[in-house]
Amino acid sequence: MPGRTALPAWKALAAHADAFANTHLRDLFGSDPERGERLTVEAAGWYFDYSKNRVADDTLRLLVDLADACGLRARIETMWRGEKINSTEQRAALHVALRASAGEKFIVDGEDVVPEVHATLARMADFSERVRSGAWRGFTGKPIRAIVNIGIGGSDLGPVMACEALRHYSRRDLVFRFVSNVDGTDFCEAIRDLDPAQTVFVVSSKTFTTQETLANARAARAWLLRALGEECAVGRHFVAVSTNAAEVAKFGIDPANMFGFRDWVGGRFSMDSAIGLSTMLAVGADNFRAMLGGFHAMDAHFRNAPFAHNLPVLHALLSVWNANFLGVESVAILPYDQYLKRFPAYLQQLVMESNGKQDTQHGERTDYATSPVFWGEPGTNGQHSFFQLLHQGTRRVACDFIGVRESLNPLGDQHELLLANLIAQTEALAFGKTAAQVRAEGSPERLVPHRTFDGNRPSNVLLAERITPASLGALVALYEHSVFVQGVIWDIDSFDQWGVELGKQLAARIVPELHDSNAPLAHDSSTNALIRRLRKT
Ligand code: G6Q
Repeated sequence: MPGRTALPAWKALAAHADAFANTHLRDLFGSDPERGERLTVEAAGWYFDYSKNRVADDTLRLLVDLADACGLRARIETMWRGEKINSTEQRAALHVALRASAGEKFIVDGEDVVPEVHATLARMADFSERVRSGAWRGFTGKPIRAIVNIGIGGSDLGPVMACEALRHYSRRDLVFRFVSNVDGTDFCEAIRDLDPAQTVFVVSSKTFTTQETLANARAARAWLLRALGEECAVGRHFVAVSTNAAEVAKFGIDPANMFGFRDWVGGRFSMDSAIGLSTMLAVGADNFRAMLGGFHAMDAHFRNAPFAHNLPVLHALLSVWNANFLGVESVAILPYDQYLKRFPAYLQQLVMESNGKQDTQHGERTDYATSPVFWGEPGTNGQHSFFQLLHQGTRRVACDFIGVRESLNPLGDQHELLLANLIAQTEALAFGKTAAQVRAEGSPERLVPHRTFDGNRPSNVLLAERITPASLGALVALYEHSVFVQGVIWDIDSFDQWGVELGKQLAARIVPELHDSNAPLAHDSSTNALIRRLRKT
């Protein structure tokens, strides 16, 4: 297959972008009164309005042509068949099997993995129920009051985000804490007010070799043993979520208290696997299963809907259009819902660790841009912070606005205020305000440029009825699939993460050099000087 930029579909989009350069969203809406209702799609409880993107019907047709030319349909089926689409690590990427219903079949290396997924879910549900009901007792016989998840990256960001998003559905009499950073402050602050006799640690690590997680898990064990005295207390206060039973046992956690998953679950795609144990402890097994139902509904839509009406596919193709043809370099994720406050952080990893790559899966350097930078904050807070740049900055930023019609905490008319702001921001970004409008408002002439808004800045709107376990699951699945589709278009392996390795290797070399003041240093002069400055003695 020729390189992406040599594909006729890519070239057609490039030519179309040139011809389209001076078209403003004002013109597109002016010439099509139905546009705001036409360029929308609904799936799995989410309404997607993409009309405020700089696209015409031709653009969408050409983008779907590009998806076809890149073999997207076949790639989706390859994923569903459990083939090793993570080519550099020779692994399947089969997170869709984690939310399969009992009768479905997903085959990896000749084995149907669905029964094991359901068996693990049943064990998780049993454990969660015992902790939540008070039947699971700590070493001294007291019920558990605090759950501390220890994990990092994919073994932290999903559970943190989900526990926050579903706080409304969680057990308020249990305390949930998340420790990820190797900075001892993270652990010390997390356990400061906890009673070891009433605390359970969930050590979440796919490999069970991750430096930060093991350091924090050792700190947790020492803290527990200082209070409870006996090694055998560990069994009542530690459970593990991992693929590595041998390392779990070596750490001293009874494999009977380990919840497993397989190597075809990537870290950043794992919040609905056993890595979701802390989420299940917070919201209960029924809510967790409802969340899986939301994932599954979006999966079914993604697999079956034609690309022109497929929410994750359209979302991905618009991102490609913005990034590769309109020069958009970053995407702001703007949840207008406080429960989704950790969603931007979660997406940063999902998107940038997946698609922040410069080589194709065949090892050739791309001659096109890949993932934009993702970042964000909840609205309306962001409006009083970085929205200035979104409206009048020289850099082009695309925005995803996420909102819900019904608040879980209605407070006077505050939800209407929130929603009015969401809608107003998309309107302002798209249509701006002309100099003529500013003058007509009586502005002094010297301020006219400052009060003018060019508009024509792209945004998506995603709306659901309310935050529920199912709507959260569907939202996450939407972004998971969008990430995959973008990776297919860019011909990259979205499921590996080689770019995180070099720093880890160098840190392993520097640790002993920090400990031993006499160790000779053979780095560059900056690195040597930093090590000397930060040595203990
Ligand atoms: C995610 C990455 C990475 C991983 C962490 C934790 O896709 O692989 O963020 O999740 O490095 O790894 P462990 O779960 O193995 O501790």
